[in-house]
Amino acid sequence: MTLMVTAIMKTVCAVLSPRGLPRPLLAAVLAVLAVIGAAGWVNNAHAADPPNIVFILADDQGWHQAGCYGSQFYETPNIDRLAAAGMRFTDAYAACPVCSPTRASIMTGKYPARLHLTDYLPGSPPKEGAPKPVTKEKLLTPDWAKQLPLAEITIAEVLKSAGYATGHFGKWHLNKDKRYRPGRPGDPGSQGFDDVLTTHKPGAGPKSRYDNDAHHVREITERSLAFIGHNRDRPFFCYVTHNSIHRPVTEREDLVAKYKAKKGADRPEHNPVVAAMVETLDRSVGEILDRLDELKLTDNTLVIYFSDNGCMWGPQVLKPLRGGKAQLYEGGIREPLIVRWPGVVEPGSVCDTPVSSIDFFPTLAECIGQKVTDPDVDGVSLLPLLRQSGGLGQRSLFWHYPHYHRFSMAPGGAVRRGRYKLIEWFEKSIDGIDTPGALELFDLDEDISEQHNLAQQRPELAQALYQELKEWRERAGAQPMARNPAAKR
Ligand SMILES: [Ca+2]
Repeated sequence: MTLMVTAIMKTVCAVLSPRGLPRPLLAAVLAVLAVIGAAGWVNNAHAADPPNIVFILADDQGWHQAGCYGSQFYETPNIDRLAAAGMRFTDAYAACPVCSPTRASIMTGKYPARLHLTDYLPGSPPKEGAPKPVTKEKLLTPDWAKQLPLAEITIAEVLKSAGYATGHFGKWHLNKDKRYRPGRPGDPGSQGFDDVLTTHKPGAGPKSRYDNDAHHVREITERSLAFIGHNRDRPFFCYVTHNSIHRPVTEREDLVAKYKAKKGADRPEHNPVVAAMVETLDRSVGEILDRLDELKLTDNTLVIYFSDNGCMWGPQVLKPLRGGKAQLYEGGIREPLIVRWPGVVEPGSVCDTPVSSIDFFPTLAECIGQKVTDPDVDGVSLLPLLRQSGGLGQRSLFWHYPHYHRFSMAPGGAVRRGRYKLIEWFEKSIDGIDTPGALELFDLDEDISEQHNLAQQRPELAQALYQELKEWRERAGAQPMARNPAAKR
């Protein structure tokens, strides 16, 4: 769909949008949307009692940092409780190993490469504007997008247009800077959210008005609870988007002391301060689940728990996964994902199908009876998995990170097809894919820690996956990296 048509649709949706529409009127609104669907945006797939949606997004939480993902050290009784009542995904991925691109993919269902929003905002050097050659680096970073374009249709806009009350509480990170001002284009209010709190880290802006709330967990939770209560009689989309457990690594001393005293505190994958931060985050999850219970909303509320990228490598080791934030190894992109939807999702179920943050948009659209027909939306609905009624068919997942991040090793791309994953390192592949180390091929079923590069042993498979990755980049319009003429050879 062209951007012009998208922009027109966005305007139509804004005009149609009622605030907090009572449930009985939703059918009429969905009927209007069916007409819009005929214009090519969405189709009314089926009538349904639309669920409330609570989407809890952690910041930088690693795959291993939850009890239900096997940790004996990190205590997450409420996240575990969510998993016990829902479906836990073992192979869920962030579309990017850093914040903003993954958040953009959640909002739009599109790969960051398609949006050209491929790094965190405002990004590693060069920080603003056109690419500036950094002489020591071999490749030039493309001129990537420095905010989520207003023309993009977000899931908040889709839900708002269907009569949902929409609330955003916490970290946005999709505008050119973090200086939120109500009404500013590019902030949540211009992307489909009615009730907005934006927060960011201590030192980067105003501190929380709550004591001992460096990561704004209390503030984000209070606003989320108020929003849920206020909209209890109408469908709502509550986007709870935490700053935790992103740096700074700091938490209340008494809580840290508890984990310092815990068995295993000296192991590299166990960080007592981070564990305390995880506990605070988990308590927030518990408060939200409790409130849904108290208001008798649990049975008609879809709850998603996810993290935007892996945790920072260094203070934390993501054993058994390799690497961490800003890296294309599993530690940077494989995330905890839990979906609870009573009556639809079998309690305590586990799914090992690879899924991605691009899939939330079409999933939530289908949950309210709409099917995405925009060919630029890359994700697919996860409802067949959630209902255990079928699979997703043959598909591969892709990553494109044409950036030098100060935590990462080098820019690259990746593809996962079935059990296999190929990583292409651009600094080497620009000299030819036969360059030693240009391609790394892993069998994740046998080698989740990505220790055994099979590219030499399985050249045909490596070549096939490389070809698939290359063709996807062309289809998605991914921005390539060029050789830096000023770099030292
Ligand atoms: Ca993050």
